[in-house]
Amino acid sequence: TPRVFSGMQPTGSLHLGNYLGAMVNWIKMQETHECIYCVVDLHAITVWQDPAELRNAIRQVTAAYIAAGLDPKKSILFNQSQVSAHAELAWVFNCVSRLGWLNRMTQFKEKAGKDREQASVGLYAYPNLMAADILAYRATHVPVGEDQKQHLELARDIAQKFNNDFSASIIAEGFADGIFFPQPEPVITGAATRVMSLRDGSKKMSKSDPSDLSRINMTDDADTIAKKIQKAKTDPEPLPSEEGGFSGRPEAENLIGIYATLVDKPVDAVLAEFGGQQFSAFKKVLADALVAKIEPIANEIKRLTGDPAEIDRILADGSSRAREIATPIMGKVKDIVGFIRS
Ligand code: AQP
Repeated sequence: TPRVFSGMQPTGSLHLGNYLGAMVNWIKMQETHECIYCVVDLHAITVWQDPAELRNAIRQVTAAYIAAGLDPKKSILFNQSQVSAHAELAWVFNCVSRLGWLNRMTQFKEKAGKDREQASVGLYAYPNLMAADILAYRATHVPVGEDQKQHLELARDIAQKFNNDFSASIIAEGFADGIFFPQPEPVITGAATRVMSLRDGSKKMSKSDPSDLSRINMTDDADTIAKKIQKAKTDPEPLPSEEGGFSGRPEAENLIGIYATLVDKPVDAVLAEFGGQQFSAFKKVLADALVAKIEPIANEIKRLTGDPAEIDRILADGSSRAREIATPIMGKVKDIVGFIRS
């Protein structure tokens, strides 16, 4: 049966890239699938996090999930560290995954920077933990942004290698086809699977960009959003009339993609409307659409974070439901690997 898993790191407040790249699909999928959405606090500590700020960010991201439209009754919302199967399965996968595979991961190279000797072992092994997050639930679909594609491919390789390495044991445990883990499918759809920085169309919008003008936060107010869009980098040409006209114009492509996803229209329909016009007119329409979408979410985040005990209660409930699914799967993994359960 299909099952959806995805997560975000509590490393700051969420931005438009997280929302349009992944969460819009999360919200849609909860109507049609069994969905598990995680606040991945174990991933967050792969780079240093101040404990008080981390606690705050976990609640902030949970509030953003709910404010954006995830329903804790329909979907399971929880924080990763509360379900021990993630860490346990990650260890098994550390022993299945290969150094050569991790060496190819581009995100590690970007995040570790020049002084790679000083990066944490956790940052390097991050993709193995991500595979464990998904496969601890034997999830089949993973809605993410474009930047996670390579990690998803690694998760598929890990699932396949586990099934191969342990095939006899898997069959002996009653899985006649020798398949214990499914190959999880990335779900990367829409016109904003890679939202770029508002200051530089060649860099992705990111929480860790030092310039706040580079991103729209899900907590920004109307004036801030309007100012950021007004200051967003563009080029001097009018907007193109067709998608082919984006060549060499990443900023134009980015703003149009954001708008198309916001109003749920295909890019060519948006270009049919705005092609040939100046950026200034389009930017006003874009800012209004952003404010209409984000302002109610920002207000709801503020309201929800005013009651941290309620957020903690929602996380506790989600964690216990997540544990009910993951614990028996982890038990089977232990049997398959050859551990004795006492
Ligand atoms: N710019 C983006 N466009 C589309 N999707 C994006 N995602 C992130 N940035 C963009 C998607 O959001 C989900 C959660 O991301 P994450 O918080 O787990 O980690 P990240 O990719 O490291 O996010 P940031 O904002 O870029 O954080 P920093 O600056 O700390 O590196 C994922 O599905 C991701 O694809």
